[in-house]
Amino acid sequence: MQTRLTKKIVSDAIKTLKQQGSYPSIEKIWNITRGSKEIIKQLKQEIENTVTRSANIQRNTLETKINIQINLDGDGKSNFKTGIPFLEHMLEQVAKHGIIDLDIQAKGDLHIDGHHTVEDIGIALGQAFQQALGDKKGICRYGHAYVPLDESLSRVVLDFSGRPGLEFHVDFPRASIGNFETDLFHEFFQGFVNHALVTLHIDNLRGQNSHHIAESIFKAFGRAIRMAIDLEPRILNSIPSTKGSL
Ligand SMILES: [Mn+2]
Repeated sequence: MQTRLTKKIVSDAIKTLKQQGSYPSIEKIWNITRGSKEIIKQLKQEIENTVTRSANIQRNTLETKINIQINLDGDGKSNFKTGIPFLEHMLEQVAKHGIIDLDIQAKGDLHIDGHHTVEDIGIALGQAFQQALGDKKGICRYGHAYVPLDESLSRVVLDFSGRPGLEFHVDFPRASIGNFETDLFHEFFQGFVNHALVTLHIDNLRGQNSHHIAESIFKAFGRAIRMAIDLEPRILNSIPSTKGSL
């Protein structure tokens, strides 16, 4: 009974704070609710997920076991253990330039090759975004970025449209970067798109060095995400679609 009452107080407090246009800290909610420590502790995850747009995804198959923690309102921290260093170098760009906290632990069948692990990380990351964004109320929805890296220039345009769609226009001069096969980038983004339900256009406009090409794409991807998931304070309670849902 007490739990239910506290839950209601907490949810009312979150609603009020959202209407004011600010996403409060747990401490602030604590002060408002004045609930008991134990009850608040139980609700902490729920509250955190509501106010900080975070998600925890576990995806286990016979080929891969993946655990992703994401906080879209983080500060760009990242932590990876995937067994694929070049992918980690790329995902670090997404966290840093998307200003999201990202923790990915993956155990895949790398004795075969990187294919399943890379694709499944894309899938799980897509699921994490889909879950963390929830009903997408208040988000800017569209994002785009041009990012250069020396001779390379890439453009990423995306829409959290609720529909999967990938346009991937990238030619890598090399088949591999280190031991990372460059055709896996397409698999990664296809997995992401299918599960984040986004429309994603990726174009490498020029470039000669495959490492630069990949890195400019992932940096632009991070920047475009940052723009799209940013909250517009004037529409915090509305879904940015004339259809009424995304
Ligand atoms: Mn680099």
